[in-house]
Amino acid sequence: MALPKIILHGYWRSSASYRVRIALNMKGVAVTHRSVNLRAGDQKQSAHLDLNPQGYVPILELEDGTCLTQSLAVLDYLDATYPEPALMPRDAILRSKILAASLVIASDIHPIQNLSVLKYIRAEYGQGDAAVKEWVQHWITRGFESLEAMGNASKEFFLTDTPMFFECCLIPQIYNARRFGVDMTPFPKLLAVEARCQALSAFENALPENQADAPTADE
Ligand SMILES: N[C@@H](CCC(=O)N[C@@H](CS)C(=O)NCC(=O)O)C(=O)O
Repeated sequence: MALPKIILHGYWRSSASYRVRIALNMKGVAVTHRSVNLRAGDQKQSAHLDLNPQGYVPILELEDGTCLTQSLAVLDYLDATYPEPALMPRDAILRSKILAASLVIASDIHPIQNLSVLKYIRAEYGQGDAAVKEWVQHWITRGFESLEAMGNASKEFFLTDTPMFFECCLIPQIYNARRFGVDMTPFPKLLAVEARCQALSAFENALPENQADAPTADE
């Protein structure tokens, strides 16, 4: 069987790639997954930089070779191109609130815990594992405190009764939080949204450990 012509250049543990995997699964869009090994530095190779001069994943490469970057812009493209199920509501105020919550993650939390930022802190400021871990925990916790207050307690998911754009961002960020040992007990609303999302196959199939490039138990 021929492989799908749309290619997602990503990495199993990249949370920005994870956002796009969830959205693709929700929309039922089949893609070929091409792994960019961030630990090995594949993102710095010229072949990758030709596709994304920022040297990041994800990249969604369309059938005609057009490369879309920045996960939130890719989610926006997917929602415009494959309207069902919608990732954004029509209501302009709700839409703005969903985008604001998504940006708490994508603009305020995630960039300061990115691999290249953590490497820089280690190399330029001589910080070790404990300090780096504390840094990441601090900024995730600060961001989650805001988000916990921004959710709507009467809704099944964060601000809506179906998972949308924000949930594509939240679930990968919670995955990262656990990876860095963040205490999640102060965030019951976020945990309830997570539990509802994880019951859905679109989210389960996007889990890092369910990706072909995830290391096996003995690696
Ligand atoms: N704002 C970008 C962030 C992309 C990003 O930070 N990707 C990370 C993986 S989650 C990456 O490629 N890191 C490689 C590096 O830091 O060298 C997006 O949302 O797509």
